[in-house]
Amino acid sequence: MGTIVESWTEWDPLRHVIVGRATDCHIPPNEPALEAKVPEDSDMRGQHGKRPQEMIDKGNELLDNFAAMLEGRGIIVDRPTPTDFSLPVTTPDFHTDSQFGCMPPRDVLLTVGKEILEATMSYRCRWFEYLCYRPLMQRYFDEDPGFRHEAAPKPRLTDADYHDNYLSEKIGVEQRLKWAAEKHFVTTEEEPLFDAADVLRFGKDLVVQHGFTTNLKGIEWLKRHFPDHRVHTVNFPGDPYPIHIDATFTPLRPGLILNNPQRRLPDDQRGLFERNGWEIVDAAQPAHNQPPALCYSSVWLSMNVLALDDKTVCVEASEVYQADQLDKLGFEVVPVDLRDAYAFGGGLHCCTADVRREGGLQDYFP
Ligand code: ABU
Repeated sequence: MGTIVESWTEWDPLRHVIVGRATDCHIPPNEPALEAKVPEDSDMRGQHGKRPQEMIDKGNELLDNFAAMLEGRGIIVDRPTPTDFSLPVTTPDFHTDSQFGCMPPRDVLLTVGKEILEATMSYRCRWFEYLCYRPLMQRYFDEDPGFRHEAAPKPRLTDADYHDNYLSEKIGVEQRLKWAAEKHFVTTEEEPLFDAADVLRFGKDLVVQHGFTTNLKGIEWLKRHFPDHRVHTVNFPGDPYPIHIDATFTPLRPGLILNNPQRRLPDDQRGLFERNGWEIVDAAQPAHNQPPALCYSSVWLSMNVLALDDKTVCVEASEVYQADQLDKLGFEVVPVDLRDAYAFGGGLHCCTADVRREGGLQDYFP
């Protein structure tokens, strides 16, 4: 018995982490939240069913190699237990014909101190994804007397959760950017919704993206749930498909954040960082013009890096410009081959969830 779970930031020394799996991953049938996210020119449009087995095998090989590399550095790595993702999800409120997978864990699990909170999620196909992590949660509960296992209220995800005008094949990027500037996203304010990957942890402060996967009620729920934290709402009007903050705004160490140059934090939201002497620098350009095949995410997974501590950062091996920038900023860069696993839900930050980082609760914005 002892502390297993404790992590307050994105950059303290990593000691224990969960790495996702590509096993049995499906492209789910269309549903409102997914349709809004998939770019109009994407090869994902109109597809569904189990992903090709050779892509799953390659994805798993890369994720296994990443896990082994972390273990080689003395970091404990746990893995989720896949369920049968071909099964439908049926509740009294909705039905969808198949599920998604157990990638990426960062979307589902939010670790704040000694607590791991299961997010509400906003995709119907991801409603049961938390089950893949329950064997780990049960073990942490049994072995760590300080561990708090929490689950946010499961949302109903009726049609009232989604704005109708996002449910069209041809909206166009211009219209999407206009809506993003107006903070009109696909999810309504029917009930609290959030994905864990919309939250960044800066000790006493949590920075949360308002976008497709997290609504204002979800942020209000987080404020009430973490009364000892300051919860800040941010949004990035340059992003026509705003889901998850971790390819947009990436804290690397106290005082330094990478920001996606196409999704700059608006001036009127910079006060917290500027008053406290934090530098927000434009991330390097991605090395690729297109995401890999059958991938939901953008090319900006280039900046979806995983900090092992405040001097050491894992960067996807082909992202040479991002690696070079981090090298010049004084980091030891650890290249990790992961691009062929991007299609399963994201990059190096996405495909992990913190269990323990050294260091206690600090106030970085006094
Ligand atoms: N899960 C992060 C994806 C963000 C993006 O597509 O840019």
